[in-house]
Amino acid sequence: MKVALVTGITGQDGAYLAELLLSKGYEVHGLKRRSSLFNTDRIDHLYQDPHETNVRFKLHYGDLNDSTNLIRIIQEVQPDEIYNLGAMSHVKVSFDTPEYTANADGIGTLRLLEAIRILGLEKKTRIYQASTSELYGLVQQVPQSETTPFYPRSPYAVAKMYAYWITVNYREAYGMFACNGILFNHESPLRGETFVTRKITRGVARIALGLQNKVFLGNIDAKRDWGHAQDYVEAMWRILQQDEPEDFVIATGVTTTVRDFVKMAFAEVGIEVDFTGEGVNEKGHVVSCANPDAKVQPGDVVLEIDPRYFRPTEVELLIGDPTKAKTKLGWVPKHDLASLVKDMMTADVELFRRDAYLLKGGHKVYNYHE
Ligand code: NDP
Ligand code: GDR
Repeated sequence: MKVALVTGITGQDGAYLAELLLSKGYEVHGLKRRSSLFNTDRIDHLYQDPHETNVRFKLHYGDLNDSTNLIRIIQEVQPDEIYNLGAMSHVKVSFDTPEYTANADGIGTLRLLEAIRILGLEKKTRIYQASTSELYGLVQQVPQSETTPFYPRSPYAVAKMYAYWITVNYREAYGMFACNGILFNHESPLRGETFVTRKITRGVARIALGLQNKVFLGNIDAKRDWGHAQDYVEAMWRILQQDEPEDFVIATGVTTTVRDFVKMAFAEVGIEVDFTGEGVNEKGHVVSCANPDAKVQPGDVVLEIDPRYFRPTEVELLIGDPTKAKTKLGWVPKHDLASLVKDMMTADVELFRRDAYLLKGGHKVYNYHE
């Protein structure tokens, strides 16, 4: 039985990857941070009581900022594969917490690589590094491929750039099977609530259920190459099954503005939305509404721009070229943007239907959404 260790197992990708690895017969170990509230919502369905026999899913308290902890866990687990998905992954928040981000996202990767080396596991343990299209930052060329130069535009991207190169360096210096997956944005119903797609699908679902009137966003001109997280974790696994360690771009090759994502999300719940005005004065308003639950009518403003969501430096355009992944990994995504939006909208309408019932029954509901 193969043994995998996943950092960031409580996150979006960690949850889908753990599911995939378990389905392939792996024993899966995950690094979980201590928190004052339960933080395992996304993996609760995989939980196995440690008192039972033949447990194939095990969590360990840990943190990428703690070398001794990482060394001990890797020594105990003796993993065949490590997937380093743990990170402070929010680009905007990285401007608020740049030092923490550098430590966890940059040096955290070094700590894992060194742990493998210190334990003499260079020839046994393969490692996947969660690299990102944010490395491309300020547009140098499109579409972006494995050979496009990097120009990071946030403390997050700069930290991830260190992680990218230290992974390449340990591969070249010590012959380790260490690979970067340069993944473009990927989303799902499990996406963190403050990333733009989930913020939109949550807001639109609440508007459709009459729980909210409006959403506030930042730069809706930004263009992203959005895929489905379920497809992207499959690529991560394939990257570590190759004969030789290499880096791969994982993307759909299609780019869309945030504005168009908003329109698609509203269309899923029978509301047609269009935009007028410019810059911070641009507004999204209802053109037609075929949804009896939504308390909106033609002309109502359902989206406004709030500059607080602007970033000091922005990444305006991402579009990836997945040719290498398709050719060498045989990677074929099952979702396109339309099915991604549908999947996310269906899940969020279902989620907030519960709030609507609670409200109807006289209970209080809260919606923290910063
Ligand atoms: P999430 O934000 O959903 O999950 C991040 C995970 O990292 C969580 O489990 C989080 O724990 C954990 N984590 C945060 N800080 C630390 C730390 N100091 N030590 C250990 N674990 C930590 O991210 P995604 O699942 O979306 O992304 C997975 C990885 O892929 C990240 O590294 C991200 O930067 C990268 N990436 C993501 C892309 C995307 O579009 N989703 C695209 C390209 C790269 P907790 O739950 O306790 O907060
Ligand atoms: P990104 O994702 O920064 O690309 O990083 P995010 O969804 O946060 O932003 C995408 C684009 O939307 C614009 N935007 C807003 N973003 C947020 N979060 N909230 C808003 O209100 C809003 N309004 C407009 C942003 O300015 C941006 O242009 C994600 C993360 O998962 C990273 O960890 C990963 O490395 C990259 O994708 C690839």
